[in-house]
Amino acid sequence: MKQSYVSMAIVALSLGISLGSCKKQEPSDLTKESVIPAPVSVTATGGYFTISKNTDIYIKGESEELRQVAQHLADRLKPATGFEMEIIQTSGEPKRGSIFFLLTGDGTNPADESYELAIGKKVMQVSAVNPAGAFRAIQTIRQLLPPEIELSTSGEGPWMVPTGVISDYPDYSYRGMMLDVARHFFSVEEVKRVIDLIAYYKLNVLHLHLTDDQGWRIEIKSWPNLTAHGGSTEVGGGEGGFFTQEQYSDIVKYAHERHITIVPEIDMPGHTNAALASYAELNCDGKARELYTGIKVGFSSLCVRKDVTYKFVDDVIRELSELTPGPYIHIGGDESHSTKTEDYLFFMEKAQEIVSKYGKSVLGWDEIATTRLAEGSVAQFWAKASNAQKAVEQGAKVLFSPAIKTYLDMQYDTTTKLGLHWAAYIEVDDAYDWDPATLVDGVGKDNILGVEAPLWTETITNIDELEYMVFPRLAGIAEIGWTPALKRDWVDYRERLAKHGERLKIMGVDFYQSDRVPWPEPDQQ
Ligand code: TNX
Repeated sequence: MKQSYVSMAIVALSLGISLGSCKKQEPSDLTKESVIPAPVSVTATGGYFTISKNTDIYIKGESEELRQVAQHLADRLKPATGFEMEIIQTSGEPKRGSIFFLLTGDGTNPADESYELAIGKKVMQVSAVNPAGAFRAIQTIRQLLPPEIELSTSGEGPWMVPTGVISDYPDYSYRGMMLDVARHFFSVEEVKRVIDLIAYYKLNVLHLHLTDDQGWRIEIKSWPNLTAHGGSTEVGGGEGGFFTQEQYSDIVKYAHERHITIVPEIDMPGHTNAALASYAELNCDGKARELYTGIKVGFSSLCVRKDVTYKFVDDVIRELSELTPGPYIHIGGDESHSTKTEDYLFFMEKAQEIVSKYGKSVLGWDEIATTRLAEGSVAQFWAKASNAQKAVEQGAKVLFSPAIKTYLDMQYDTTTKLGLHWAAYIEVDDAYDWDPATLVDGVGKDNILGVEAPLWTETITNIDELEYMVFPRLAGIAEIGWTPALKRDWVDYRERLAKHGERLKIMGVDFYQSDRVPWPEPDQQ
């Protein structure tokens, strides 16, 4: 009997069935795991590491930011595992069974997000140049663990990760999503959820479209009516809302803790009806406009030749710059169809000067490339390839958000109930299967700052609708931003994405189940 039990155990083990839990297979091949974005290099060594109740997290050195990253991992793993991991600073070797974080950089390149994850049977070690790289590594660790690691209540375990080495770094330094909180307002809590979800796919920027015709969503203390009146409605006539400066700072801090930069946008000189409704003097005829709750574009403009306009712009940019640690202020500049061309040129020159006066660089929609770009200004290519080319001719970098590929408000197909389709229908493979570096003649990899996927919210009214349009397409855009083009392949990606379905479900993400992705049958999950 004893003999046959032992041989059964051997058979069970060789089939990869854990005796402790019949449900889970022992992971054995790191190269077969479904990590999104795909890491640059993965080597498997055939064993596995287990996170157990004895696991603690060691950190080497004094970096407070690294401690926060380690604490973030401990907090992330706690609900599912129930383990209370301690963060222990050491100058020596970590204890067996622990996770070990160390920094290898000298701080000279804070933008470096690279990391190495060396998973041995005894220790799982994260080495990174900066805390940001260590934070990106956490996302890889989460994705290597069983999907139940994302449960908000205790899961079963065991919590095993296959051994090997992952060396990883992003292809582009700017990988973002944009959320339009102007057309429909989204609360601080909802924005934080978006930050958590985009962090999982290693994005590092959240661009907030804070103002538009339908609403002004950021408190400006020197112009209080912008939010008091201009923030009081939204598309469809709902009650709108706005972020106080304290709330905005709270979002910035929450994002920073996840190594995500907030890029705030004040769209000008068009898309300004909410401001024009709040202050009569901003209009050329001195008459305040009515609040607007429709979805037309291109009908509003600041009065470009009035001095008060630049007092307004200066105050807004000054207050916003003080609240924004990131390098960019986005000044919009799109669809200013009611601004004369010469006025548009005049305005953009002055607005760029103001942004630079407050120590920031300008981001603007691709139309800004028709004006003289200041040193360091970046054009966000959404519509016109010729504008992207004009930016490059001026020596400026281009941020890629082509509407036909990255617009998350575009419908998946003709049956999609939410969203618009003026640019394209964008299925999950369309959003994934393209390369920024070859999309526009004359705009190559060296000219490109990165990629960003915008969610415009004319038709998106709540977080479930938001999630349905954003996921899973955003994961594909994230892979375009992170993984080198040569390693990107739709056929391979769709298999990995299929495995993420269960993870997204456990996280409560209401994603679009495209039939182009081989999601597992429910009973196989
Ligand atoms: C164009 S994209 C716009 C937005 C709309 C969007 C809807 C861009 C710079 N301008 O104002 O919300 O289309 O898809």
